[in-house]
Amino acid sequence: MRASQYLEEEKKEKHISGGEVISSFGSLKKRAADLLAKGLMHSRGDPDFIQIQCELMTGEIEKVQPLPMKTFEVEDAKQGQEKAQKYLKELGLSEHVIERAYQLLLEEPERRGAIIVDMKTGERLDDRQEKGVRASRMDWFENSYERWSSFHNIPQNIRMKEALVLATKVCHHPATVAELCWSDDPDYVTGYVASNAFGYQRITKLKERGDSRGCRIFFVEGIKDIKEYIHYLEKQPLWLTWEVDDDTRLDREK
Ligand code: WAQ
Ligand code: MG
Repeated sequence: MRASQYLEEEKKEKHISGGEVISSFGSLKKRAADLLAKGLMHSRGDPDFIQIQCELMTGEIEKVQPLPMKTFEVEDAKQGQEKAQKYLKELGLSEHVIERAYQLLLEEPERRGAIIVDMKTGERLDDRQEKGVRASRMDWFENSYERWSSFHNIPQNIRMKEALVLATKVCHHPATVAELCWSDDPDYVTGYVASNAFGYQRITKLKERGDSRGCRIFFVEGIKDIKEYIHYLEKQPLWLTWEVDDDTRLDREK
C-alpha cells in the first residue's frame, strides 16, 4: 500500500504512508482493509491517492527468527543521535561515511523508501533518487509476533512490529552491515540501529517531536551487483517466525 498527497505549491507528491504484508488468500480482505485504514488515518496528513497492489506468491517462503532486541533510553534527540553514531562506528563505519550518509538523507528528507549506502565510501549505490528503495514481501508468520512480544513482556506496538520485520529482512542479506532508521511520523521519535552483529538496538529518541523527516539507510559492504541486492529487498519473500523454544534454546547454549 502506498498513500500520498499532491502538493500544489511544490508540484510534487508527498509520501504519507506505506505498508507491506504477506497474507493468505483467506485473510486478504482483512489485511487489505487494515492497510487502507493505515493509509487513511495518518499523522503525516490526509492522502489524496492510495494504491493497494496484490501479487500472487507461490512456492516456499524462507523463515527466519527476529533479530534480538534491546532498548536504550536517552534524554533527548541529541543524546540519541550520539548513541546511534557510536553504534555505527562500532560496526566499522567511519565518521566521514556517517556524515556523508546524513548529507544524502537531506537531499530528499521525505522519501518513501530507503537509500543504500556503501559502508566504505559513503556513496549511494541505488538509482532510485527521491523515491528510494522499498523493501517488501515480509511479515510475521501466523501468531509469532504475539508469542514473541508476550514472552519478552514487550507491549504490542504496530510500528515496532513492522520495523522488526523490515530490519530482520534487510540484515538477513549478507551484504548488509547496518540499518539506521527513524520514523517520518511527526509524533513518533523512537528509532534504531539494526545489524546482525548487535541486533535491533532501539533508541528512544532520535529526532524532535513534530519533525516529519524520517530516515532509512541500508549500509552495505562488498556489493557486486546492486540489482541483485535490490531484487532481494523488493521481491524475495521472508517470514519471521518465533516459538518459545527458540529463546530457551538460546539460553541453554549460552
Ligand atoms: N522499505 C524501505 N524503506 C522504508 C520502508 C520499506 N518498506 N518503509 C518505510 N521506509 C522508509 C521511508 O523513507 C520512510 O519515510 C522511513 O523509512 C520511515 O518509515 O519502536 O515507523 O514507517 O522499535 O515511518 C522505528 C522504531 C519506527 C520502531 C520506524 O518508520 C520501534 C517507522 P516509517
Ligand atoms: Mg511513516
